[in-house]
Amino acid sequence: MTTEPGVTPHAGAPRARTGWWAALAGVVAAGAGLALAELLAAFVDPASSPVLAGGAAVVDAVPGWLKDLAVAWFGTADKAVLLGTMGVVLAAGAALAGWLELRRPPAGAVLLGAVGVLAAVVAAARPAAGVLWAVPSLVGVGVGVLLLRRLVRELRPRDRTPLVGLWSGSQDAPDRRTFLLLAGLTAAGAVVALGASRAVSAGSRAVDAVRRAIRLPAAAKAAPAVPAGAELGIDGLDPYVTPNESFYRIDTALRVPQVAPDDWSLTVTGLVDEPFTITWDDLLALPLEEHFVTLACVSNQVGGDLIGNALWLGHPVRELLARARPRAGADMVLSRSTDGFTAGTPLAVLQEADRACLLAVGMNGEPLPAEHGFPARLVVPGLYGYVSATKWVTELKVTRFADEQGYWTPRGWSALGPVKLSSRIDVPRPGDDLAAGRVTLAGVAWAQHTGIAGVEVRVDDGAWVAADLADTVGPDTWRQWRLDWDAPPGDHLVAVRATDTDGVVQVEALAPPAPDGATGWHTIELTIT
Ligand SMILES: Nc1nc2c(c(=O)[nH]1)N[C@H]1C(S)=C(S)[C@@H](COP(=O)(O)O)O[C@H]1N2
Ligand SMILES: [Mo]
Repeated sequence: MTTEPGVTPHAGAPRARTGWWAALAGVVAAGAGLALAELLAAFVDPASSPVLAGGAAVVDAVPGWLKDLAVAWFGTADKAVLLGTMGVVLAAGAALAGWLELRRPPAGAVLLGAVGVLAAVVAAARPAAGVLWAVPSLVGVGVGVLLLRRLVRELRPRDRTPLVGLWSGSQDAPDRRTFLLLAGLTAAGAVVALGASRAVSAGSRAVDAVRRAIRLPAAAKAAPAVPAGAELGIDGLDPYVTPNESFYRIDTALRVPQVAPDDWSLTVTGLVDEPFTITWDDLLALPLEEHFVTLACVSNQVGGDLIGNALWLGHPVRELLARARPRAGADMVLSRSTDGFTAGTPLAVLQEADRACLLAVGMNGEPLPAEHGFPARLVVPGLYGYVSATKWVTELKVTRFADEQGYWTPRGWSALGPVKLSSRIDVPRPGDDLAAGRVTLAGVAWAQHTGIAGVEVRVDDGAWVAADLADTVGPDTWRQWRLDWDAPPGDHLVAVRATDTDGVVQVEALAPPAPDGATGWHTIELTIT
């Protein structure tokens, strides 16, 4: 039992219960305020909601090592974990505000108000924000504070004068029924507001319907056919072409940006003689090319799965740049997304005649899925996504590395991000039940734009043995590999390393993803019985 100044001990048990009711009042009032803010945000801009703006600010503020840890622990569930954590913290804070409002008025109202004002400031400071972005948080918290005061008043024995005229205050002794009625009405109002906000944000469903109706033009230059020998078809081995549903997703967007093609345009600007803007229809009228390219995330750990291979359909970025005519001295293209994300890519890489850098609209035969950048994104063979693969891209600014930085560079990641030569063991998985005798080892290896020439496997302290390499369409994609191993009983360490077409052998020294990509030979422990 807690005792507070001014509380008579014999009244302790009921007062303690009143504390819980006050905590409930805090949660209900704050929840109603948040629901109202969500509803207003649906009109202003979905990203102006205190939850999404606050979460986005947390994502931006998180140091690189913590981002790595989150991706390592939760993979692509990291956003759900973040939102869940925020929910728990907010609920606990709201309960505390309710309790404080009962015991130390107006401390609870002040706490709630301060958090709301902070949310408003954070929302208004988002990269894409307008002045209106503060409104949902401010109105939401204002109403939340009034509700909190009104609800908690119902829990007090004295002080029965109405604070606000939302409901006529009862003049009788404290009555839990009035409190429950008001709290119930508030909660019901919150549910209605949330439902309405969902209905308003049905805009995202509208964009999805537009996307489904799109028939992309055929490629003027089709991709080479995938050789039959590119797919080893081994159970547990990542397929040569990654289906869209299982393609890894990495971005800073808590809510997938919903960009309708009719509202989309791409501007090529900066240090160019001929800046210009193209619309969606302009883009589809340009000659499109298809290329298989393996995309990789710089945050991928040794043995990790933040990598996938897809068939991309798009227009060469090189052609767009040629039309804009970059000026002497420019060495970077800063690509910008609707959500404020930017990537800095070397201009020279994007201009290479034999590198398929695409302004992509298609992925594996369909329009880009929303979470992979619909309606348009960049794909650059050989560079990590954070310096090249901008999704929902709307601007290409020709500039200089000395003048501008991509999103991740000031956050501790290298300005340049060439993909590092790497390989992975997919089969068997550590922990699999394996009997002595023939065991098939298999995995993938990648060195985008250089190409894989060989993969070797080593068991314990044995010699490196060359694995069989699957076919590939070219140097821009990963290659599968396999090796049959006559496994003796016991515990064994199996390691893999790749060699690229320049004869370079994969780096053995372990390095973490930051600042420019992990290195080290993927090694797994297998128990053979
Ligand atoms: N708009 C936007 N584009 C982005 C990012 C982002 O955070 N926002 N992340 C980049 C990173 S770090 C990677 S690895 C790739 C991942 O692309 P995918 O999600 O389609 O696999 O997208 C890139 N493009
Ligand atoms: Mo990434």
